[in-house]
Amino acid sequence: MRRLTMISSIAIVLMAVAVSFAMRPTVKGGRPVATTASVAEKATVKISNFQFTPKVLTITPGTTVEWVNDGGRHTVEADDGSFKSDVLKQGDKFEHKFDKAGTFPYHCEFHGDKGGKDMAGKIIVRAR
Ligand SMILES: [Cu+2]
Repeated sequence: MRRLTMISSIAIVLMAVAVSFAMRPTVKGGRPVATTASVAEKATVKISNFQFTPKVLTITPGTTVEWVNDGGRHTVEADDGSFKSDVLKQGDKFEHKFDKAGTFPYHCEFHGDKGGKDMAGKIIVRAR
C-alpha cells in the first residue's frame, strides 16, 4: 500500500513537471513568438559559361529571383527595361522581385541581346 502511494505520488510529480513544461509561455521578452513564419519565395539563376541557368525559369508572383555570377563580367537586363543590374563581377549577385504575372525576357548587355539572342533568359511568372 505504501509502495503504491509512493509510485502514484511520483507519477503526479512527473505529470506536474510535464504540464508546466508544456504550458511554458511562448512569449519572450514581451514579443510574441511567430508561429507561422511567412517564408519569402526565392529562386536562383546561375550565371556561368556565358549563359543563364536555368534559361527559362517559372515562378509564382511575389518570388524574388537572385542571379548569382559564377564568373566573368555580365549584366542582367530586362528586354523591356523593367529591371537592370549593375555590371556583375565574379561572386556578385542581383535580385529582382516579380510581383505580377507575365513573361519577362532578359539578356546580358555584353554577350546577348533582346529577343533571346545568345546570353539571354526568361522569367515566367504564373499564379499557382
Ligand atoms: Cu554576359
